[in-house]
Amino acid sequence: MPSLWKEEPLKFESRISLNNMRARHHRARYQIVWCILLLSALVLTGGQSMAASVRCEDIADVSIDEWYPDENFNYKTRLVVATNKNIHHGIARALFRFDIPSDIEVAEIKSANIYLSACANCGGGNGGTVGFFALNKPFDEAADTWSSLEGGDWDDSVYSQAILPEGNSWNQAENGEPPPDVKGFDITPLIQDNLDKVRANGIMMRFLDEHQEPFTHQNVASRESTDPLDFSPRIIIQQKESICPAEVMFQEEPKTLHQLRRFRDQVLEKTPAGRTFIGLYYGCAPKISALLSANEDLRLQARTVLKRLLAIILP
Ligand SMILES: [Ca+2]
Repeated sequence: MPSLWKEEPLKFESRISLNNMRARHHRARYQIVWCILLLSALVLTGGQSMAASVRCEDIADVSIDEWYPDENFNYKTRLVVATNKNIHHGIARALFRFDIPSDIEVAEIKSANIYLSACANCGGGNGGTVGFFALNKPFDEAADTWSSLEGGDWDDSVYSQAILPEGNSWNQAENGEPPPDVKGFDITPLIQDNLDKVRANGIMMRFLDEHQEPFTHQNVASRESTDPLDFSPRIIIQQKESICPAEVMFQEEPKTLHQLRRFRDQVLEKTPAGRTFIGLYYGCAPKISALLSANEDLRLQARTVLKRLLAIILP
């Protein structure tokens, strides 16, 4: 019985044509995806740079004193650092731990400062040069003492130093918040070189010379202080500015950058949907920039696609 339907093999040219069609379809889909992603981030961030500052709260702090080796000082509203040639203290060291977000990476960090206030109602001290070190082990502010920590275990490989001022009125708070002219202590080297330990275990502040003469000590407010003239310790990390994808791709083509900004300002900004679009894609820009910076082929391809698209949408 003759077959009612006979499958004809495709001729060579037809197969080529089919393959070309599939390839074109694939390319078109690829281009659409890129157009959406890139154009979005471009027009939204074109010409803008973004820098973020992250405030990391003090989540534990306590000081330890070798003359009171078994006393836990967490009930104090102050943290004391002291040298051992002292009429009131043995060597005293202050420990802090801060809530540093897990998604902050070293490569993104531009600078970091620790902000401390003098303890306004605890008599102050003569201050001096202290170092900030990463701790090798975590601590328990509610239980640890000089003895339990054996004086503390810190990483000497990198530290940041600062001069704690004398007296009890420096960085005096206004209603428990830092004053407008607050001064931070730069701990960028410590944070950049030892971020994991600082995040996991915390920081030790101690006098760099703990045997200096004449003796010295100083107090800073602990997080337990409710004195409105004190504020709680904190770290502020400044992140690097991220270059927007448009600048990555068209840094040598100011005319194209201008076209993109014009589209953003004259088209997208004019409608609620466009503004929503801007909001949605704002966060994508740093990741797209990183991707484009790392891959030259991708950068060239994306540039070509976008220029074609711009030719269509812009008069
Ligand atoms: Ca505490």
